[in-house]
Amino acid sequence: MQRRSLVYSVLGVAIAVLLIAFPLATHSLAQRSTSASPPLRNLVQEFDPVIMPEATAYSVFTTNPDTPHQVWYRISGGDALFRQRLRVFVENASPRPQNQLPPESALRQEITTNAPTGWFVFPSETGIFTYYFDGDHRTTPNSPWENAFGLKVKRTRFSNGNLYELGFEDQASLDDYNDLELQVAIVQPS
Ligand SMILES: [Ca+2]
Ligand SMILES: [Ca+2]
Repeated sequence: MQRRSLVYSVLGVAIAVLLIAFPLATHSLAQRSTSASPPLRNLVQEFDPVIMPEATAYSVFTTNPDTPHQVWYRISGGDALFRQRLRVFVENASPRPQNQLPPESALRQEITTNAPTGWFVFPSETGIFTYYFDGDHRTTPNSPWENAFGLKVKRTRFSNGNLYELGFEDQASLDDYNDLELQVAIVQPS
């Protein structure tokens, strides 16, 4: 009888430890919002926007696995008839083929509006990481979310990283690429 209650106590402690440790472990991969802006310095080059008519998501990844990097992002706005959704995924891996997303377990944030937000920032990481920004929309409040029809990307290079300005398109006619707009920064001193 005593042995059984000891087993139950040990089990209870083990479960309590798991309950505390698991959120801590997952939290280390989560983004947080901040009043600061990405510390990009010294503009090097502004590139012309690139139109990607078939793209439903955009991935940002490290090309230098030896130096710590940090990824920032925010919704900057959008001019759309339909409801917009942003989903952000992170994987400790090289980029997947265009338009392929990681599993739901790699989902780090979901926002179901294109109202502007402050900056979110992921913890600093070192190694091969890929951050996916997936733009969706739906035509009525109860219809299923649908993939964007395309994407416009404008990159600006700084001495310590890159800023990407993304605009998702929610019309098959590809009219303006401004329905869900994001800013994504990867800061990585070389
Ligand atoms: Ca549009
Ligand atoms: Ca629009």
